[in-house]
Amino acid sequence: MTITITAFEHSPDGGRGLARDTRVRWALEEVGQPYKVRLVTFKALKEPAHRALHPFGQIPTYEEGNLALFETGGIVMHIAERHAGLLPHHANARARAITWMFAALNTVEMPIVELSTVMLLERDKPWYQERLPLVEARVRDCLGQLATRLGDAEWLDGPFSAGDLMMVSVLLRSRSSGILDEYPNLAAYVARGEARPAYKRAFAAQLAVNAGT
Ligand SMILES: N[C@@H](CCC(=O)N[C@@H](CS)C(=O)NCC(=O)O)C(=O)O
Repeated sequence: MTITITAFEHSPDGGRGLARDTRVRWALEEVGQPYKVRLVTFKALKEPAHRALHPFGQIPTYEEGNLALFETGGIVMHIAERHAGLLPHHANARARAITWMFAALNTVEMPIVELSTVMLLERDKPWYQERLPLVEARVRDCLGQLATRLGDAEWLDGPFSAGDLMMVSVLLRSRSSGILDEYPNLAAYVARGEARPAYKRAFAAQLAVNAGT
C-alpha cells in the first residue's frame, strides 16, 4: 500500500532537517518502506482539506490506504509496530523503547521547543534578556540528566530503536543554540544517529526539496 507523507514546500529551516517530516522519513528509511511526499504551503496547511488530515494544521501527516495519521509520535510508533527494525521483540525492551520515544517528545522536546520559540519569536520583547537564560537553564537541566543516563552507551537502551530515532531527532533541534555541544556524549550520540545510512537518505530527500534539486 502506498505511503504518503506531507512536508513543507519550503521549510523555514531551509533544509537543515529540523522540520518534523525528517523523523518520519528516517523511520521509513530504517524499515525500508518506500513513500511519497505531498508538499504543502503554509497557506494550504490551514485549509480544510489539510485540517481533515491534521486538526492542528501542521506537517507531517501520514496516509496509508484508508489510514490517516498526524503527530510524529503516533506516526513513528505505527511504522515501528508494522515493520521490523525499530522496536525490540522482547516485551520489556519494547516497552522501554516506547518509553524513550515518549521521553523524547514529552520531556526533552518541550524545553527545546520553548527555547527556539523564545529565540525566534520573542527577541524583540522587553522580557527577552531576562527570560532567555531561564529557558536555557531548563534545556541544560534536561540535557544534563539525559547525558548522565546515556553515559558511554552507544544508544539509550541496547540496540538502536525508535526511542533513539526520536531522541536524536529532538536533540538535533537544540544544536543551533550551542547547548548540545556542552554535552560531548550527547553530541556524539546525535552524530551516531546522523551517520546511519537511513538518516542520511532521509536528510538528503528533504534537502532536495528545499534546495529545489
Ligand atoms: N507535535 C507535532 C508537532 C508538529 C509541528 O510542530 N509541525 C511544524 C513543522 S515541524 C508545523 O507544521 N508548523 C507549522 C504550523 O504550526 O503552522 C508532531 O510531532 O508532529
